[in-house]
Amino acid sequence: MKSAVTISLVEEARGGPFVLWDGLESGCRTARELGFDAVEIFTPAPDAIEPSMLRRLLDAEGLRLAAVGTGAGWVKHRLTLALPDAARRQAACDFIRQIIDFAGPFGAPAIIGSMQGRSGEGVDRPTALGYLADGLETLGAHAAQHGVPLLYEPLNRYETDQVTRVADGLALLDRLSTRNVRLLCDLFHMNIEEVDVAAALRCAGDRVGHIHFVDSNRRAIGFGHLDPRPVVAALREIGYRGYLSAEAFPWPDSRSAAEQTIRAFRYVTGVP
Ligand code: LER
Ligand code: MN
Repeated sequence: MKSAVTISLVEEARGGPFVLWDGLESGCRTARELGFDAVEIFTPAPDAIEPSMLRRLLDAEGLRLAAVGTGAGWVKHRLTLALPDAARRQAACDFIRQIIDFAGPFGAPAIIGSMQGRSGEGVDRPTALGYLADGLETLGAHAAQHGVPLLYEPLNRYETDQVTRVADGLALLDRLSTRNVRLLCDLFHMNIEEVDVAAALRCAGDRVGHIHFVDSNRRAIGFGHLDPRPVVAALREIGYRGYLSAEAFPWPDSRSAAEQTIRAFRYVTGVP
């Protein structure tokens, strides 16, 4: 298992659960100083980061790109894959596809979290879920062209009514003809929704594609009441070799949250 830390470049998301907030250069420097393997980036737009600049930065700091979030499509443009208007759904799909094309050459998957949307006026629940499945089908197949999966993230009940639990996430993936969509399991959401976080991970097995490594209160691991040991044991059992990526509040500040994460990562995984 490998460590990663989130960098948010989306000003509108200030106050949100991302660890590093002071730009790419500063974020990559902090990640390297603390010994993280990779960074996960929350980008404001598919073209907000010059790829050659990011490549130089990652190479210089000896880091990988773990994943790229697409949620700015929602935060900045109010787009989701479940909107009743077909043109707006297509715009959401285009936004995500362009982020897949940005991240793919780095070997990094894109994340669909808040872009999954929810039911509402003009879209009942089965219809919203059908729209989401259509989006995952198209975008999962598109990501395969880069040799990377697409990550789909169940969220807690206060953020979506599409899929909140791993079991329902697996059922959704089973509806697709593409096998290229994997689950992003966020321990904060799971702590709210699952009966047993470790058991849910065991159930997901090789469909687990990424982990948001965060405590029960969305602070860095160790600052809440989640016991990460059974979680990591379950991940070992299923042969998970991906990232434990810190998507947590910068509490009490960014540096302390990052330091706490890497300390906990080393302690619980035994990875130096
Ligand atoms: C995104 O990874 C996430 O966990 C959502 O809660 C976004 O707000
Ligand atoms: Mn998350």
